[in-house]
Amino acid sequence: MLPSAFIRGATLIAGFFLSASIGGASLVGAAHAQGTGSATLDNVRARGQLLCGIAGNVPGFSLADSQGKMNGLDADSCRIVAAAALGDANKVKFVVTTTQNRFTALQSGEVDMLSRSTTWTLAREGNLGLVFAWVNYYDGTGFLVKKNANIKTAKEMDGATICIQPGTSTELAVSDFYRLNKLKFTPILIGDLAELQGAFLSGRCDAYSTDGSALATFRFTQGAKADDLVLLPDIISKEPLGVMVRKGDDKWFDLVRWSFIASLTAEENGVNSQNLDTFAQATVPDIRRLLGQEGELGKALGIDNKFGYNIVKQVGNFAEMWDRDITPLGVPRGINNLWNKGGVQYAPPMR
Ligand SMILES: N[C@@H](CCC(=O)N[C@@H](CS)C(=O)NCC(=O)O)C(=O)O
Repeated sequence: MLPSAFIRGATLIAGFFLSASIGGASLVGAAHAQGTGSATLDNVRARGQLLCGIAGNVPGFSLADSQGKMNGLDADSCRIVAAAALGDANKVKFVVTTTQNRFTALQSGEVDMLSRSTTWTLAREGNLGLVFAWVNYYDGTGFLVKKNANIKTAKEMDGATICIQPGTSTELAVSDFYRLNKLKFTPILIGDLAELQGAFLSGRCDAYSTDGSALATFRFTQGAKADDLVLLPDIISKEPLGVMVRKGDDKWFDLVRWSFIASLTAEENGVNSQNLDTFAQATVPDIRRLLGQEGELGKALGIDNKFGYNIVKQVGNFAEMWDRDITPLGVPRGINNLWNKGGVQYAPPMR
């Protein structure tokens, strides 16, 4: 085990017990008889705001613009949940979390959900008292190198130094890859993202490794210098990036999960924020249920029956989020497309 992985494990275990004894008790206590059946939803309602853990510094995922508006797919993932829970996508407080403190932020109740390029793994669900509600981006670990190093594939990098953020699944994926291929590497572990990227650019490491999406967006932000950087063709792991909630509040889990499914159902049915109101008298049963024109799907989740309408009206369907947040970075939809367009995003029936 890498030393940093050990430290990370110790921190997370400590965090879990802390949340079980402090945050956990207070959260359970907040669920009163007249509540929604979800302690987290009751708290969100009482506060009038969703507390959503994001990274805050990753273009395309979560980054504030000059007006202070948080943009990106992870930020929009928070907004659809606020639209569902509160009827207002703007009622989100974005809480910046790091790769190392993200799980304790959720365990302790500092945030109601985590939407932060976090890979769904067994250990994260099995050990931390947390659960993934949906995957908003199917990704994989990649490598970025300098063009002048003339490296064509990851297997050529025997003995390389690789810049990685500690506390990430990247650390584990790179370690597996080198072990499997009987090659050596030296990890350069730097927690602060800007510092890590600076270390790579200044030549302290031969490669920078993280989720392919983040490498593509980092390269994109280099402007004219992007051509000096090469994304290697190797994708060495599966990194399904998802949103997490605490275990033990199943109704909140349902609400978060079905908010995503609503945004996908809208895309599947060609319903978007622009044409939504032309469906006021919808005839397609799936659309009628999505928009709350029939059925009691909102009631089943403890929220407004128009939650699907609110999500699409205020944030858009999943394709609109993708086009707004990811497309400008030049990343194709690929495997993240709908199942009937060659991807793996598949919405279970809203009925
Ligand atoms: N998906 C991996 C990696 C997550 C990760 O570290 N993502 C980077 C991508 S740039 C990030 O969010 N960095 C921002 C920061 O740490 O401030 C995991 O769950 O461990």
